[in-house]
Amino acid sequence: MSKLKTMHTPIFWAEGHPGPLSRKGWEVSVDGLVEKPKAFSFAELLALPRRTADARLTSVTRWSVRGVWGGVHLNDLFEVVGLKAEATHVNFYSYRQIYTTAIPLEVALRERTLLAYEFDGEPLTSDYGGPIRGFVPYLWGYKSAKSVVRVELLDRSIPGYWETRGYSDEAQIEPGRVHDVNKHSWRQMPGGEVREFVD
Ligand SMILES: Nc1nc2c(c(=O)[nH]1)N[C@H]1C(S)=C(S)[C@@H](COP(=O)(O)O)O[C@H]1N2
Ligand SMILES: [Mo]
Repeated sequence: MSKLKTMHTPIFWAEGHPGPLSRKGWEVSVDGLVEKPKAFSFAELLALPRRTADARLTSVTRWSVRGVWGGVHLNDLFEVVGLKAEATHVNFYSYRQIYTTAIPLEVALRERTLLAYEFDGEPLTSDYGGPIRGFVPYLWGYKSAKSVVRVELLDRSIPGYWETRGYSDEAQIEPGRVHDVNKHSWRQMPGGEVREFVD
């Protein structure tokens, strides 16, 4: 069983669980305001530098899980396709393209934002957004789109699945009590990216 599952990390698929998804044949298209749109195969993604972020996924529904997420930095994809000067936002599309969510380019380029394919060294299962997902520890978890198939560069934000249903586009993490999935206990967490780790 995966570590995320062993810890009983919640599994959110608002659009319905996609069933098993595999790295084989998986592609992530990077398009929109780019010079040379490209569909990256999983092998091409694995060939890019592997980046890690020891960080938390924190849900607006008040739980937070910490681990070492592994994957690729979006800038390594953007260097291949070349961003147009007008690009200001990055829109992520999940498998079947029902779930989307957009973040500012500036947040996409931050150190701990990843397209993640691992958690604590294990490949992400489809339950948790495998084969590859957005991971944006700076904002509420709904900005971390699971099972990403498309990354679109835009010159504005557009409301995604939860944003059209009332969640804020800014998605700033607010202070408050949060269930710490790692510790199986409730903790007070500060606002902004949750950098308070526990043993
Ligand atoms: N495709 C898709 N991505 C999604 C969601 C979803 O329902 N569908 N839920 C989001 C929300 S609200 C959170 S908190 C995290 C939860 O990630 P997990 O299900 O892997 O724990 O995924 C985000 N990405
Ligand atoms: Mo969430």
